[in-house]
Amino acid sequence: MKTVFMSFSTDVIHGGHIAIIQKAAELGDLTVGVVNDSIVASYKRFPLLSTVERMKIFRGIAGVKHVSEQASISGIDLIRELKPDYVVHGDDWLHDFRLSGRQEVLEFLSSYGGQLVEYPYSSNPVYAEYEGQASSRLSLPDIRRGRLRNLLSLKPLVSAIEAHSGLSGLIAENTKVEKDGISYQFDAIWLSSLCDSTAKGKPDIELVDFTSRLRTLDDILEVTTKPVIFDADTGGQIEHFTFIMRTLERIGVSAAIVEDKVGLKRNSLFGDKAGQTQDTIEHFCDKIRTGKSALKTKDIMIIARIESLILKQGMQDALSRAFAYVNAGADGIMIHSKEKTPDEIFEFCDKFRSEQPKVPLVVVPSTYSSVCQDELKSHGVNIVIYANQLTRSAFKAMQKTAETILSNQRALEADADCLPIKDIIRLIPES
Ligand code: SPV
Ligand code: MG
Repeated sequence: MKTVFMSFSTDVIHGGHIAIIQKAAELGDLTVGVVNDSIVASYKRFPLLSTVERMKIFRGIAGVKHVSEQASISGIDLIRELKPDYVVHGDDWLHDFRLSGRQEVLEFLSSYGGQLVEYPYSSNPVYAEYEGQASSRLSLPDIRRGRLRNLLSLKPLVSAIEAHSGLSGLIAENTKVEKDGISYQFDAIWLSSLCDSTAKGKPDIELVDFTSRLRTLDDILEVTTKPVIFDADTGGQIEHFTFIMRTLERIGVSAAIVEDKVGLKRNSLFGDKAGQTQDTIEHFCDKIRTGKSALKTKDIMIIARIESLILKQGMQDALSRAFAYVNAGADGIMIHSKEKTPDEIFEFCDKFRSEQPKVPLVVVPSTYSSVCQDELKSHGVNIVIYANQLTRSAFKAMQKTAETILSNQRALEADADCLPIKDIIRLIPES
């Protein structure tokens, strides 16, 4: 009996999949590789069903003899192990970043005389509709809320980019880069107080009130499915923080980051010159405890943000606060710095990790932007937030366009920097 291998990353199984499984099973004993959640989430939407659930479903399909968990996009890990006579695949991987994975499979097959069988990928619009329906479920509050925790359990490092409007939310949701056989996308969205305030022409001093922040949040939630991390500034009075957390939880936010400052909050990137006051450890722990006790689910996280390095209070102060905040129930720690190099961040992370191996660590490399994700990962960082880059780049581009129009007294010269009119009117689908 010949052996056959196919892999699946889908959680929406339809007639097209069954048809190809039947064809594959005619070639011999069929093993299905089920791409695990962590790999699927790296290049597609987040799976609605876990790896284990998807494996159970494939085990129940007629013609499938064996099911294995797959830890690569192409299936090369299982193909190397099984050395099947045939690998069956849809021909869609010929036209995207998976082409190099296909090449790797072909080379390995030729080393022992295995064969690749490709069937035309089904473009049935009904199947595309099923996928659209599944995808839109990801935006529902109960389904979205726990996804940050979920991602943290699947990946060592989660990346988030800021959004401050529906449009920037769409960029955070949809931007993908395919390079060297890998597809990259952001995992989460950061609702920055700096960028939300800037978009409204206001300073970042908690002047844009929670009701207005919620308006922005809702615009973003409406057009995205990725988990949202909300910048809750100081969280306000403890009594107010309770309500803020309940509202964020109800609408599907995955985490709130609350900073240990009191009084008039200024943006951290002003450093210690702006006359900002750090909260006492006792009072801030009380805020964390009260916020946590207001929550109804275990999905949403309260992440404590430490301003000691910004306010030049020293490493020991930052660490003592971190351990105290974790003991008070914080689900994660964000350590902030406005140094040009990541040295103090690395020192903090290494020291924190030696006592707290699991508690998620968050960093915001705005001033020390040369640091790479892999370096952060090696120091135990779990979430990296690109906190303001979309706002900064959009502002620069808009300013340039305004100046170009003024200096030419017409719009023609600005056209080269603008999205074509035909594209802008189709950018957002009407339904
Ligand atoms: C924000 O993006 O609003 C932040 C990060 O709080 S920072 O601006 O660096 O303080
Ligand atoms: Mg902020």
